[in-house]
Amino acid sequence: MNHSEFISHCQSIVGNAYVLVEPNDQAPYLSDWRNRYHGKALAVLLPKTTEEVAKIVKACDQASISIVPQGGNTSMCGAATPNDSGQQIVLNLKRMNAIREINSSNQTMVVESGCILQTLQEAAKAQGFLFPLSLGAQGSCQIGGNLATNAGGTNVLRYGNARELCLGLEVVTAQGEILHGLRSLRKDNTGFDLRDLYIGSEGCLGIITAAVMKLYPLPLTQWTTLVAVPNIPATIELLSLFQKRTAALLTGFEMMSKDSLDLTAKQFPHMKNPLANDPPYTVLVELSDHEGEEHARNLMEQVLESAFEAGIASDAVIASNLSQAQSFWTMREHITMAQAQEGANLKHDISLPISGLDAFITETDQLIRGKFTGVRIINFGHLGDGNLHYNIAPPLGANASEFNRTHEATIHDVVYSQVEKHYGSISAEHGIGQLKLPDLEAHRGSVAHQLMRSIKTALDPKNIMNPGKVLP
Ligand code: FAD
Ligand code: 2HG
Ligand code: ZN
Repeated sequence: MNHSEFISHCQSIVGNAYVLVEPNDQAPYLSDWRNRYHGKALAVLLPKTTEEVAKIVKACDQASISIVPQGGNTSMCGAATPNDSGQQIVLNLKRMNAIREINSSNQTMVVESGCILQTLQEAAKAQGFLFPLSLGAQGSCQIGGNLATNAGGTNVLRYGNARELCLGLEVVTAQGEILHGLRSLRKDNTGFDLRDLYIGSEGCLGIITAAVMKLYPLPLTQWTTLVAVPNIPATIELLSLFQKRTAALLTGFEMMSKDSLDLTAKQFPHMKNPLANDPPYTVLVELSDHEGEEHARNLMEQVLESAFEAGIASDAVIASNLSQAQSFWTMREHITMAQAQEGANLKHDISLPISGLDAFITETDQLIRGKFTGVRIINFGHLGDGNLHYNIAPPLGANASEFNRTHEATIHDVVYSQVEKHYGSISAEHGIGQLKLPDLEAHRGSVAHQLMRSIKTALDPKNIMNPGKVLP
C-alpha cells in the first residue's frame, strides 16, 4: 500500500472529514504544549470507535507506518508529538468521548479514552461521586492520556495516581487486535498484569480506547488553607503533623516556594499570595471530610494551633468559602502558566524520599546558584508525594533560548546527579517522552532497560507504536 492508498483506506474507515492532511488542519496536533517540539504527519486521524482504531492500526501494521497516539496534547515531555519525517500518523482520540456507564454499586465508571478529565469529574459529581484524579491540565487532558502517562496531580496523597484509580482497560494492540479488559474487579490474580503494562507506557505498546475507573463517595465538605512555613524541614514536620492528626482526611499538601509565587504574582497580579510578608514557603493544605463543616474546620484549626506552637508555621489563611478555596488552587495551578509566560524554562519533575527532600534542596540550590549566577529556582510541587517541580528559569534579562541552549545539559546533569545521590526518580509524574529518553537507561540501570526493551519488542515487534519515545 503506498501513501495515497493508505490515506484513501483511512478515509474509508473514519470518513474523509476525520483524516486531516492539510497543514492548517494538522497544525494543532504537531507541536507540544511547551512549544519545544514540532513535527510533521502523513495524516492526523480522528477515529470514533474502538473498531475504527483497530482497523487503522491493522492498516499501519501492514504498511509499516508508525503511529503517535495523542490525547489532549498536554504532555510536558514531547510524548505526543510526531517526528519531522512526515511519515508518521497522529491518532488523536478526542472523538472517543463517551461515558459508557456509571455504576453506583461497583463505584466505577466506564469511559472512553478521549473523555476530558474535567468532564469525568463533573459527571461523577452529578451522580454523587468523586473522581479524584485532578491536575492543572484537567480542562484539556484526556483520560487515555492520563492513563498512558500514569498521571499524578494533587490528590495522589490520598487516592493514588491514575494507575491506582484504574480497574480495567480496553486496548488496541500494535497488531490491531482488541484486548477486552474492561473488568470492574478489585481482585483479579489471573496471570501477568497486562493492564499495568499499558498504564504508563506512553503510547509505545498499544492504544488505550476505554477504561474502568474507580469512584469514591463525594466528601461533604472541604477546607483549604494556605500556611506560611519558614523552611523545608518545617514543611515536612507540618506534613507529618497533618498526617498523624487528620489521617485519610488529608487530600492535598502542595508546597510553593516564595520565588514560584512571586513569579505567579508578576505574571498574574490578581493572584498575589494572601499570606502577609511573602513567606519562604507557602503550603496549600486541603482536608476533605464526610462528617460536616464544623468537624473539619475544628480539626484544621487545632492542627494549625499545634503547628504555630511548635514553630513550624507562622501564619495561615483558612478559605472562608468555596470561591476563596478555589482562588488558592488557581494560584497554585498558575505557577506553570506563569513560567510559560515568563519564557522558556528547564523543568525537573522529580521525586525523592520525603526524608531526603531537605538535603536535596539545600545541596542542589547551592550547586546551581554556585555555577549559574542569577538563575531563578522555581521550586514547587506535590510535597505530600515527595514530588518536586524543581524548575530553573534563566537570570532576569538573559536571553532564555540562548541560556537554555548553552546550559541545559549541565543543569540537567547537576539536578539528576543529585536525584541519584538522594535515591529519587528523574520522572515522578510527567513521563519520559522524548525529553528524558537519553537519561532513562542510566537512571533505571541496564537490566531494567533491557527488560523494557524485551517487552516493547514482544508487544510491538515492528516498532510502530510511538517510536522514539521512552526507549531509543
Ligand atoms: P497527551 O499529551 O496527548 O499524550 C501523552 C502520552 O500519552 C503520549 O505518549 C501519547 O502518545 C500517549 N497517549 C495519549 N492518549 C493515549 C491513548 N489513548 N492510548 C495510548 N497512549 C496515549 N501531569 C501530571 O501528572 N500531574 C500534574 O499535576 C500535571 N499538571 C499539568 C499542568 C499543566 C498546565 C499541563 C500543561 C500539563 C500538566 N501535566 C501534569 C502533564 C499532562 O497533563 C499529563 O501528562 C496528562 O496525563 C497528559 O494527558 P493528555 O491527554 O494531554 O496526553
Ligand atoms: C503541576 O504540578 C504540573 O502544576 C506542572 O505537574 C509542573 O510546570 C511544571 O513543572
Ligand atoms: Zn505536578
